[in-house]
Amino acid sequence: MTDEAPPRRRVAIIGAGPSGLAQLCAFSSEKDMQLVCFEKQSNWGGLWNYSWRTGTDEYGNPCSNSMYRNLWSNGPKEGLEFSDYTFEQHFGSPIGSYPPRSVLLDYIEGRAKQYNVRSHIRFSTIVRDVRTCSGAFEVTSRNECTDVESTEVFDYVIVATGHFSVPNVPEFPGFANHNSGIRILHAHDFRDAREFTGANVLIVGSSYSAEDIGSQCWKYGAKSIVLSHRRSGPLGYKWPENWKEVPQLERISEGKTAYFIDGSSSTVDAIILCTGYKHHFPFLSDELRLKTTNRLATTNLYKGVVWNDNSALFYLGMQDQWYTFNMFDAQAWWVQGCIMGRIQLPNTKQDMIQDVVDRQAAEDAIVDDYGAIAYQGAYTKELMDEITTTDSNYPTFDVEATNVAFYEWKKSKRTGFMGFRDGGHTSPMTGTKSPAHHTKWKEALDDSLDTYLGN
Ligand code: FAD
Ligand code: NA7
Repeated sequence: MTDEAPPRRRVAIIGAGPSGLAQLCAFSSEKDMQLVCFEKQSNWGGLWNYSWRTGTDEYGNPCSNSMYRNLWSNGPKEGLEFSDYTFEQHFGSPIGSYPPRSVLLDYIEGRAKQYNVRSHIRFSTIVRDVRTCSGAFEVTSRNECTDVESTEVFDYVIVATGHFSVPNVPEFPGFANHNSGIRILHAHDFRDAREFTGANVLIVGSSYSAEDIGSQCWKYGAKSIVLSHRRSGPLGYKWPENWKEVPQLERISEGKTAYFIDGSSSTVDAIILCTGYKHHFPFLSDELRLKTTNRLATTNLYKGVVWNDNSALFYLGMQDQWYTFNMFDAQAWWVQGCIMGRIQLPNTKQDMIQDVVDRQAAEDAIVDDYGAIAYQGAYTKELMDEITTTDSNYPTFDVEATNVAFYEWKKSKRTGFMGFRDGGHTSPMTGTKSPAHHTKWKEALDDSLDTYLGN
């Protein structure tokens, strides 16, 4: 017999964005776990940590960041607020419902500082390979500052690398051989709408990136916006006069002319492909790698987080997202409960597979966006209910009140797209209704943290 303490179990968390930070916070009181969070960027915050770079980063790795300079939250902040760290607590007084990127990053950082998790993060360190080895994982990473690669063994791996970093880039006839000077880029490489001031901009796609990058360009003085939709039909919002919606792009030819499948055409100076992203994890070996489309019930993940083929591997935030930060939190605390043995997995793998089948069937039965919001709210609540039966410290919150903020947001977009960010919603955490921001969104060209907060 020896009185030596058993070796601490090692957990690798890949990514220090909102999901990875949630995981670090969830583990912060578990002293018998050794946590290592690998982050390829030099700071935390994930996509919210804006970078001007496109293509490759300073070390030759693909840039993860898809965030652009003047993004304001595309959903209400009341839909993502942390229950144990409210906006009012962070900023000292209520702020508007759709803060700019820098304001949200400040909030994310404030929460992470409260949990004092920074020391667990190895910055500028990219994970290059993860594979199984004798019942554990070998994780190979490279410190980009020292250019030294190392391989370490971990008991658990949590993938929190996000899935909006690797662009889905379709090609249309004429792209390869046109010589008209049309600028063609994917949303992933869009950084500053001022580049398109005075331009006729064609947006391909009709989801969040399309409507938001289109409105960014409009706000900063694009001459016209043409938004081309595919399967989901026109968005149908009340757009400004110089904005129209057209069907799928067919080809470009004859100088700067874009042709659409209904035979119509437009003159365009720039084409921004807002055609979504790929779940792409080149650092994971085949048997560990998630392959899924962008949907609410992700393939092969029990409860949306446990890899069905190896229950020591977890993924956070891999769903299509209405709920974001608060859902990542619920996932992270659930994963922590699972690793600590408080939350039990089903007895058989078949039960875990059935969980995914049932979730996907329920998702397929959703008829509209309101149903999708309710679905993801119910999923988040399901996780929180399981956490709170074993951990009374979990900072739970009122999902119904959060859904209400999302429903109001959906309705307000219908009354005029360029004005929805001027409205305010009620915090599910504090009950405070957000005040209108001091400047209307379309007039607020300077959205730095100081200007936004009126400092
Ligand atoms: P990310 O934020 O992507 O963070 C992942 C981290 O992992 C990054 O820091 C990355 O550097 C790191 N990483 C990746 N690969 C490796 C590796 N191999 N080794 C080490 N580190 C690695 N959500 C909202 O709630 N509101 C919004 O307004 C909103 N706007 C958005 C706008 C854009 C343009 C995009 C793309 C997404 C937006 N989202 C928004 C959704 C966004 O997914 C979430 O807000 C959130 O950033 C997801 O957090 P995450 O930690 O899962 O992923
Ligand atoms: P999404 O939500 O995955 O949407 C992708 C869009 O791209 C969607 O409208 C698709 O149309 C369209 N798409 C995809 N492939 C094509 C091709 N080949 N041709 C035409 N249109 C295509 O991605 P987003 O970037 O908008 O949003 C991702 C996140 O970024 C989100 O969380 C936001 O907060 C910001 P479809 O409907 O499939 O016909």
